[in-house]
Amino acid sequence: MRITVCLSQQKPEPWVAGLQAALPGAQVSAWQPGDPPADWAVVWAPPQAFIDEQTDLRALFNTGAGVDALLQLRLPPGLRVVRLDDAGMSVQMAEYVCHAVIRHFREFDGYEADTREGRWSYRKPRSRADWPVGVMGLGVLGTRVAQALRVFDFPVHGWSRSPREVPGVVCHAGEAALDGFLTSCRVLVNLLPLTPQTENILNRQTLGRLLPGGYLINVARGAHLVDDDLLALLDSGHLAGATLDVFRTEPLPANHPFWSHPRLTVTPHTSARTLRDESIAQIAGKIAALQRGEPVAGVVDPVRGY
Ligand code: NDP
Ligand code: OXD
Repeated sequence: MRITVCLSQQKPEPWVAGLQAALPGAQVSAWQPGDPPADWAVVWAPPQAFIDEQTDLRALFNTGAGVDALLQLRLPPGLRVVRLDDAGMSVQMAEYVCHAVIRHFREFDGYEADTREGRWSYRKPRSRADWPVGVMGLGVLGTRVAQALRVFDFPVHGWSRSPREVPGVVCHAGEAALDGFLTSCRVLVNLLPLTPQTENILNRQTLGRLLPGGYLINVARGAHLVDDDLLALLDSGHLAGATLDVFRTEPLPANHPFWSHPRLTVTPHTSARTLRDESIAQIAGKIAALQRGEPVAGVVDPVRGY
């Protein structure tokens, strides 16, 4: 059994070594053009030339949760694409989002500014009941985030394509329920996959439906957000601020207005990192399961696009 590794943003060697250790019977190597076709591929945003050479693949394993970059390639019809299924990402995402929500709600950013200037000042406590948080996407990551926010007693709403049940979370489903979901929330967390249906979903109209003084946390993909619409809503005062981890162009270009906007917090696509050891263990386990003819979690539906 041959496994090929093709990662556009990381060194393949540690992945090759890890997969080899987990599957000693396999021949694992970093892809070189012209290599013999492999049975299994482990990839992040590979070039089309890589895909075109893989004529015998049984599955393509993505080393991330989002498969938007992969689905833009011409893939052989019927090829099984498998995404990472948590693999240590959901707890990181819960930390990141709770930190951003609490920092904003408790005004820790304001306290930091005050203390930097030597000012001992109090702000009026806010009521959690006035700060309902909405989580767009109730999948692997969104569900964990919604549950984590409930620990801090925030009222939490969730929105998904099909109906979901998450204890303590008011769940809304489908396009018809989007407006009711948005108008119930002051803080909005985006954890949707990027698909033709969700591209540009964070725009003037949708963000404008949040309660006044709204706050956005985008941790999914930059192309979900219409950048100019966010800036306009910040300028009008309808939105109080945003925490952004993902951008249309990454790294965020040096001259982009998000860098210097006083009410934006920017991080470099780091809210939930791929953890190599956990991911290798998950992928190796799935290759072994598929070889035994067993089903695995995280198989992407090419029609839904996630
Ligand atoms: P899942 O596939 O597990 O969950 C996706 C959720 O979005 C599901 O609840 C799904 O609904 C919902 N959804 C999809 N399309 C629509 C739609 N058109 N309308 C309403 N709801 C919709 O994904 P994950 O939770 O694992 O990951 C989510 C995204 O997070 C990834 O695709 C990736 O882009 C991003 N990500 C970002 C990272 C970062 O570091 N910034 C790290 C990892 C992931 P349903 O339940 O009905 O299927
Ligand atoms: C992912 C990501 O999709 O890191 O896993 O963004």
